[in-house]
Amino acid sequence: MSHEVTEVKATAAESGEKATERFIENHGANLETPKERVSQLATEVLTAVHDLIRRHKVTYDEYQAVKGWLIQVGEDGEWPLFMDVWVEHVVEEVATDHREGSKGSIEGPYYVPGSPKLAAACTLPMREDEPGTPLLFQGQVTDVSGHALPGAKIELWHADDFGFYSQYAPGLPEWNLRGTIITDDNGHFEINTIQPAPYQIPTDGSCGRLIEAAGWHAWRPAHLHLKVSSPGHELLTAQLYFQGDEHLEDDIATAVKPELIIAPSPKADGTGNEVSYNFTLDPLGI
Ligand code: MBD
Ligand code: FE
Repeated sequence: MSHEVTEVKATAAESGEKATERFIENHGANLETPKERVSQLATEVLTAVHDLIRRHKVTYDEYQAVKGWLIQVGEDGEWPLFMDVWVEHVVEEVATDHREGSKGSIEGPYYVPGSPKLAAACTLPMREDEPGTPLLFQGQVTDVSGHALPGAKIELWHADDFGFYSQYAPGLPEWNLRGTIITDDNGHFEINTIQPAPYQIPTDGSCGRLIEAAGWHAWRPAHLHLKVSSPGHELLTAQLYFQGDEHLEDDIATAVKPELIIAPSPKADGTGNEVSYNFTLDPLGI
């Protein structure tokens, strides 16, 4: 019995369509942005494109090829993927540059709100014979003065041992490897999960076509996604990566920071790996 049989790789169009639907559900209300700002930003984007066309003498064939590609990105539902892989990291950088607490990283396209609530010491929802190296992930959530934050919420989601995310690849239980953990009276958590595999973004859609046409690769290093929150504190959206991963230096999404690399070590009882990592949350709005 192999999971490779039931766990078919999602097509770009399948996972793209889900990511697009989910995005519209979560961010349906459009932001009211002042006209002056819309005009300034839109003008600067367009001017940058015009300048590039002049500098590189972009041809009509190239213009039509890009136009066709942009149309196809939408048809594949790959705008969430495109934006989060190639743009979000700079938005995250700007949004968090004042922080004193833990470093964060991009959310990416595969977050799902409302995952099952779990106690501080828990096992993430997973299949009975979930493949992969078991990982005990423990630590504490504190504020920037080092005070424990009991009852803090840690939303954790990650890919399985084949690099697939539940709700975006067929054949996986709805909440597989997704959970919302509440820290104990000392702000501690102790989560049993498995180590995810490196993740290759879909290669059969428009983003894949760009990657191939440009001679890039489609890999992200293996990663855990987290949202850590506590009333009165800034939401921390982060990812954790694994020391030794071959894609730490060339993440297609440019979302690795040295502070986010963990180095699990084998547990004494031989049942997998363990690692400690603490989160420090900035106070809200100063
Ligand atoms: C991912 O799993 C991810 O985290 C990002 C940022 C983009 C594509 C897939
Ligand atoms: Fe991811």
